[in-house]
Amino acid sequence: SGILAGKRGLIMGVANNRSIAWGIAKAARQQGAQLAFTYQGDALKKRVEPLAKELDAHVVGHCDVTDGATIDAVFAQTEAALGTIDFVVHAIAFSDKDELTGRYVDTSEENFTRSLAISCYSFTAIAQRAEKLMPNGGSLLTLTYYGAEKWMPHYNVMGVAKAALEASVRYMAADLGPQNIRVNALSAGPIKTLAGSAIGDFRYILKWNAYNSPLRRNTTIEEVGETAAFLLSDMSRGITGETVHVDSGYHIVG
Ligand code: 0WD
Repeated sequence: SGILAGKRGLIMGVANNRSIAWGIAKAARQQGAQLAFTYQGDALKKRVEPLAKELDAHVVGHCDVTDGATIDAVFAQTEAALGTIDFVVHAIAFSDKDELTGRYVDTSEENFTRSLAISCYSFTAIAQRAEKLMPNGGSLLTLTYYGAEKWMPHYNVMGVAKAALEASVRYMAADLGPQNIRVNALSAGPIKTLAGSAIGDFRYILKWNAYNSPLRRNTTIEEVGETAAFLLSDMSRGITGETVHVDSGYHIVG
């Protein structure tokens, strides 16, 4: 039982038990979904396998989104494990840590290109594969941050990448809507994860958000997970092309 009973989906971007993707996986499983996980590289494989086991999830292999062949491979594995699917969660982003501090204007072309490829284009690349496994429609979900909408200290090239990601959500929502495939972004407040900790002065940003957001506290991966489960489910069947904020309300303040 649950709002995702009978639904099958792929979760991309679990690095450890602090990952936002893990919060989403837990909530999706609790709501009855059957899951498959990807991992990036052997180091993360060791972390992801026991987590997948906890949720009776399949592990469908290594995926580095800069290598399209690995995306093809995990979608083939997903089809073998689950058959057709109902949702995909994309919780993947990257920028060189050295450029998540100081000035945006100093971004190198190489890191700009790489950050946009991993943090934005990869969601489009994944949608291309997912579409083929969604004959009955489905829900595609990515993770974004308020730094896409407003200047935030140290977020720099990631803010530009997230702005592009949110725009790509709108374009893909229009492209895939006729097939009843919905495309949405969830804009999470700052959360202490591996990726989050790469951002300069992250502890200060966490405190600032906790003091100044309407709910006066930081966002948890469980809160993100439960809203994500709603967006992956038919409960949200009228919502597409949207960016939903799960940030203790901070976006109305800053
Ligand atoms: O405050 C935060 N933590 C927020 C994160 C606030 C709002 C949004 N987000 C976003 C991130 O930008 C990202 O899109 O949520 C998503 C998930 O991030 P996370 O849960 O904060 O971070 P983490 O647990 O580190 O997972 C991100 C994962 C990678 O982990 P590492 O730490 O190894 O970078 O993205 C994956 C990887 O597993 N990843 C890749 N996967 C495939 N191919 C690649 C790649 N090339 N690069 C990174």
